[in-house]
This record gives sequence, C-alpha cells and structure tokens, in this order.
Amino acid sequence: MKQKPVVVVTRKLPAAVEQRLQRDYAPRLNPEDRIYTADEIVALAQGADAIIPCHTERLNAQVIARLPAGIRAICSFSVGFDHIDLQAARERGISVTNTPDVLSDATAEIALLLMLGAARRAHEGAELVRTATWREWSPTYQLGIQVTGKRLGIIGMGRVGRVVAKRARGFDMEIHYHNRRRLDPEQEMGAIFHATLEDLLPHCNFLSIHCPATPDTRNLLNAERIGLLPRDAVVVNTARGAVVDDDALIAALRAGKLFAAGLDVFNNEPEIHPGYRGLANSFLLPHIGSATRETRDAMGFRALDNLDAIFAGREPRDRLV
Ligand code: 8YV
Repeated sequence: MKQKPVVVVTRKLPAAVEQRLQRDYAPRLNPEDRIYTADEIVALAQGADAIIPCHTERLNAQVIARLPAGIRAICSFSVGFDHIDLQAARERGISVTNTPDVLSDATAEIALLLMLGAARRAHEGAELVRTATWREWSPTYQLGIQVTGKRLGIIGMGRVGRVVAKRARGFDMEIHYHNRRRLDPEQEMGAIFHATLEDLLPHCNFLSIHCPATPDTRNLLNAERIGLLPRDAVVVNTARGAVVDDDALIAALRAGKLFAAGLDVFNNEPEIHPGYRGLANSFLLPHIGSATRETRDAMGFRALDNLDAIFAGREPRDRLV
C-alpha cells in the first residue's frame, strides 16, 4: 500500500480539519498548540512531505533553506502570506498555497464591528457596565460619532474590501477606494476610485485597511498620510499591523486628530505597541478577523484541498508559487 504523505501541522486546527488530515495523511499534529521555534519546525520537517503553517510561523528564507529536500508543499492556513518567503520557496521548488475567499465574510464582519465599536465607544461603555462604574445618564454622556451616511475609504479593494463595501452600503455609507487597479463597474457598484492614497484620504470619515503587507505597503499609513484624513476620522485595520506606523497612529489618537481607531491586527503580535493600551479611543481586538467556527473549518478544508491537489498531481486552486 502507498504510504500516506507526512504533513507537519504547526498549530492545533479545528477538529473536523484534523480528522480529515488523519484520514488522508500521516499528520504531525500539535495538540498542545505550542508555538514552534524555527529549529523545531526544521526538526519536525525531517522525513515529512509538506507543512501546514499559520501566520504565527515565520517561514523566512533562512528557515526555508534549512527544510529537508522532501518538503514539496507549504499550504498555509491563512489568506495572508507575508510570513512565507515566496522567492525562497520558488528557488527550492516548493509549492505554496493560501486560503483566499473563505474568510472574507468573517473578516468584513470584524471590520464593521471595529468601525461601529470605535465610533460608538463600545468598549468604554461595556467596561462601565461590567465594572459597575456606570453612574449616570445625560444628553451629553458617552457621545460617539454616527456611522450611517458617512464616507468610508477602503485601501485595497480585493475580496475582503469588497465585502466591507457591500456591508457598509447597508449603513448608507458613500464608498471611496484606492486599489492598484480600478475595478470593473459591476465590482465597483458605485464606489469612487482614487488613483492615489493622497487623493483618497481627505474624503474618509472612516478608513478601513484591506491591503496585504508587502515591502511596498510597510508603514503605508504614516504621519503625513494621517494628516490628510479629515479631523475626527476613524481608522480601522483588519489586514496587517505592518501597514500602519504605530507611533504616528498613536500620536494622532492622543492629539485628538483622529476620533478613534479600531484595530484587530498589530505589529509584533501579541506584544503590541504599549501606547495603544492606554488610549480610551483605541478599540482593540486580538487578531480574530477570521475566528468563526464556520470560517476556520473552511480555511482548513481549503488548505487541505490545495494539499490534495498537489499530492494528486493536479494544479492547486490557490497556488502562490
Ligand atoms: C488567520 C489572517 O487567522 O488568514 C489570514 O491572513 O490574518 C487570519 O485571519 C491567520 O492568518 C491564520 O494563520
């Protein structure tokens, strides 16, 4: 009987996904869900055929260079792939895939939650009620800003950005966007394209970031660009922390230039810039954009569909390399 391919699974995945892995592969699972060091990943990869990592594992050029020759595929349990050096994988002849589409709805939900929560000061209100420090009601108490009818700017009108635009239309928001290329009218659905960020930013009462982290987008939202936003704008990030200059964003929140920020992703997670924690106008979540039962199952199955295709000699749906 043909031996099942050996797959290193770096994190504990949903039960249904691990069951399918056990059925079709010889998986090296991580039931304790410990975060492996680079050395441990290299050691676990000895004698293995593939790796399923998450964004918590950095498969940089050094790690990829140390992987044994038997590794044919890296099928990431993520849509983002900034944790994998694609060029290094290409040079080693390793196929790399991600899991697009299946997490767009869940991530858009969190973007809307952050917009609403940051604008309506949800975390402050929740804290008051929960800690029994809610003492009063008055016409000027806990005032936020209204979301309905405002202008929403979207950076990166890919899969997630387009779902955010669709949901935001339910709040009668006027959608503006910047993307590397202008969308077709059916995809644009009336959204207003801006060829540069500098054109987009002055229009944004709300700004939601949906572009990938690449060397080009690192610190894309810097002090100068924040300065172009209208006063009292709300910034939301569900993409990657690297896209934002933390010092600049914190300074703008502290100075009251921005009304609030809603952030689900950060530089150096989970050791985020401590400046965010002390701000009343930062609404912070722990990278849960795709964290629904449905989506995490779908991400796992999508990663396995890609793995199945590679081992069956078919073209995987989500090939990056
Ligand atoms: C995932 C994400 O939870 O898919 C992504 O790129 O940022 C998250 O939604 C995470 O990356 C899983 O590895």
